[in-house]
Parts: sequence; C-alpha cells; structure tokens
Amino acid sequence: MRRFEQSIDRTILEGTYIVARLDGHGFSRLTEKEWSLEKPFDIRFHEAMTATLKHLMLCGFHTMYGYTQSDEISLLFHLDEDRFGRKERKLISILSAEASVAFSTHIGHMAVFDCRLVPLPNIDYVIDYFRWRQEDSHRNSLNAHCYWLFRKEGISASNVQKRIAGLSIEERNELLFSHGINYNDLPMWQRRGIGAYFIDKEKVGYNPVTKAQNVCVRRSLFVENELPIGEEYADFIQSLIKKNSHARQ
Ligand SMILES: Nc1nc2c(ncn2[C@@H]2O[C@H](COP(=O)(O)OP(=O)(O)O)[C@@H](O)[C@H]2O)c(=O)[nH]1
Ligand SMILES: [Mg+2]
Repeated sequence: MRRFEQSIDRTILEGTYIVARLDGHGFSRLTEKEWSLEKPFDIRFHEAMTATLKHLMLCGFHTMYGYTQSDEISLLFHLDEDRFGRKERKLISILSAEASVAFSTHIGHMAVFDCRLVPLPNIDYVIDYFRWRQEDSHRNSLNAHCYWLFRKEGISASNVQKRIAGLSIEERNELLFSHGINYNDLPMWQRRGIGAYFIDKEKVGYNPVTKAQNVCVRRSLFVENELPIGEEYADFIQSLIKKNSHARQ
C-alpha cells in the first residue's frame, strides 16, 4: 500500500526558493453576492487578508517575506525550510488549510483558499515573481475601480466589461479622474498590496538574580503598508533575502 500512497509524492529540490501562492476560491461570487462588502475594496476584507498573512508567517514555517493583494497571499520560504521534508502535497494541504481557517475565523464566513507552490532557482527569479504580483495588483485595482464605477451607475456586468475592455492604463486613469477619483490618491494597500517580514528588536531586561541589566533580541513580524515599486521594490526584496541568508529564526 505504501508504494501506491507514495507514488505521487514529490519534493521541492534543496537549494531552490519556494514561493507559495494562496488564492481565495470563488471570491468573485462571495465578495459580490454573499458577503456585504464595500466595492471594489473593503478595509474589513483587507484586514482579514492581513490577519491570514500574519498567521501563515507565524504558524511554524520558516518564511522570510509575505505579500498580499486582493484575495491572494504569496509567501517566500527561507532556503533552509525543511518542514515535511519539502514534500509538495504536505506543504500545499497544510498551507491552504491554515489560510482557510484563519481567514474564515476572522471574517466570520466559511471560505476556502487554494495553494500552489512556485519553485524558483535564484534570487533574480524571486524578485521578478514579487514584482509580477505587485504589477498585477496595480492592474487589478485600476480595473476594479473602473468596473465598479459603472456598476454603481446601474450598468450590467457584461456591458461594463465591454466599455472598459481595451482601455489603456492612461485611459483608465483618465476615466476615473473624470469621475472625481484620482487613482494615485487611493490607499496604497489597494494599489500596491502590503508586505510582511521579520525584524529584530533589542529589548532591555533586568535579571533579578544577578541584579544586572541584559539586552536580548526579540524577533517580531512587521507589516509594511507603504511598499516601494519598480526597481526600489526589487532592491527591497533583494536586501531582505540577503539579510535572511545570514539569520536563522
Ligand atoms: N468587495 C470586495 N471584493 C474584493 C476585495 N478584494 C478582492 N475582492 C474580489 O475578490 C476577487 C478575486 O479575484 P479572483 O481570485 O480572480 O476570483 P475568484 O477565482 O472568484 O476567487 C475579485 O472579484 C475581487 O474584486 C475587497 O476588498 N472587497
Ligand atoms: Mg480568488
């Protein structure tokens, strides 16, 4: 029986960066029809995603960076992550379960996340990956604001799609501007997504036995709400990876 059970076991090769991307399953319908949320973006939804991201980074894996935009989360694992022997199906099933439970608990509705693993051979690909997701965030949020602008005017979903399909980024910006929305003034979490990483903080304590002060270093999770973009974002990801290649959690 073991041979059957293990016949589709795969492991992610050592020395390869692992990124896991979790995505809310069927969230277009749930966010539009089932849950009463502000459209296109709702701070309560975003807070539930941030809480889920934090949970994923604190639930026993060795992660170095987490990123969330819309209904998706990307997690970058430390190169020496060896939980479950880097078995693909264990990582996928545990991560999607952890995300689903954390998000459902926070938002108060049952919700499910899928998960895929993206093995990346070097730092350059990791940087490209995160730039790609951030650019996706920009495209999606611009699209969502244009879409809901018309939907709120009572235009049907299919007609809205026809009206905005084929518009360039500039034209979408102008469309919003002509309706009193300056895209660049919208909250950064909507336009760029947010990131999370660990920082070391020094804490001064007092030892009552030796009657001496001691300094210890505490690791805490920091949420960056104002991520840079483009080359600056690339530098940000690169320095995070470099810093983490020396430190072990
Ligand atoms: N109302 C609302 N919807 C959101 C928010 N964030 C993401 N969504 C929606 O979540 C959906 C995510 O897209 P996608 O993953 O492609 O759709 P899925 O395959 O149905 O989960 C989109 O329809 C977004 O508009 C939010 O803050 N508020
Ligand atoms: Mg989704």
